[in-house]
Amino acid sequence: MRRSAVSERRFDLWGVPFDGASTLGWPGSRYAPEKVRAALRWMLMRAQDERVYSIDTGRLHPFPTDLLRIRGDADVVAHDLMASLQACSAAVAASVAESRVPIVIGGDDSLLYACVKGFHDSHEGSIGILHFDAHLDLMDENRQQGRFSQSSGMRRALELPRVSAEHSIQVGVRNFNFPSSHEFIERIGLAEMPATEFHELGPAAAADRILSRLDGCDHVWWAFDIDVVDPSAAPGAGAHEPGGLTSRQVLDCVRLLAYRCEGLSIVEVNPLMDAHDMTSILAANLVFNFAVFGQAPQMGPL
Ligand SMILES: [Mn+2]
Repeated sequence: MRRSAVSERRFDLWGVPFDGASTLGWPGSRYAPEKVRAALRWMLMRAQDERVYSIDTGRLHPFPTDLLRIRGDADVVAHDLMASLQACSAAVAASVAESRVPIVIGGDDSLLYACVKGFHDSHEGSIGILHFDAHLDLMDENRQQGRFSQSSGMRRALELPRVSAEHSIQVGVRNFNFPSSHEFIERIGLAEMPATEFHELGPAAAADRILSRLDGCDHVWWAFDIDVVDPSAAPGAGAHEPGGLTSRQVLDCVRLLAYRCEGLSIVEVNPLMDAHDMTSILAANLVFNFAVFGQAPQMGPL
């Protein structure tokens, strides 16, 4: 196949500085887009002659000048939850309309639904959700949080008509949650890969199981809550759940899974809770890896 005929993807990075739905967790993720972009600028310096050297793979990888376009912030309306979700969906849709892969830095986890909604409405066919999170986000609604919150994003996304529960999986979830969420998971046929199982499998075998789950669906959105990472490696989050994944494990997952995903959101990065920007720096690394290793999907996992 001629190189020009090979599908090569280009990426857009959007910030969505909105944390108005942080009704339970610590607010502050509105400050993440600026911090993550600052951390990313350090990494972008390392591209030379449209290539970058991956020490992890031991190879040079293409890094064309337009590989990762920094788009700025979506048009959030701080006092208006639904308008802000709509602005996030519109940002995702704008990138898909230009045949670019959207990457979103939130913002709180209510944006899970907004991202998948924009993605769903921009694509035909079935949509799978690869959901990395400490939490299930399957709350239906309640008086405190309403219907669209940082606890209900996955529930709302699964209600979209072409989102396929049988091609979706929650990875890194852990500890305790509501019995009603267990019943919902059983009823809808959602798959779980708890952090305990991930640690037993390791990243390579975990990625294999994840890919087999996604097999057969037309498009995949990767919804990544930074709290999937252990608080020791990502203290700047909206909530802390001990026993999470390591930064190495999630970086390996990005290298192994990026080619299968056509969008990525990273939410709940919280600079107000962070230590020396380490969580923002991790998020920037996830974005950079996603663009480098997701740019040539026909090559498969690297
Ligand atoms: Mn979470």
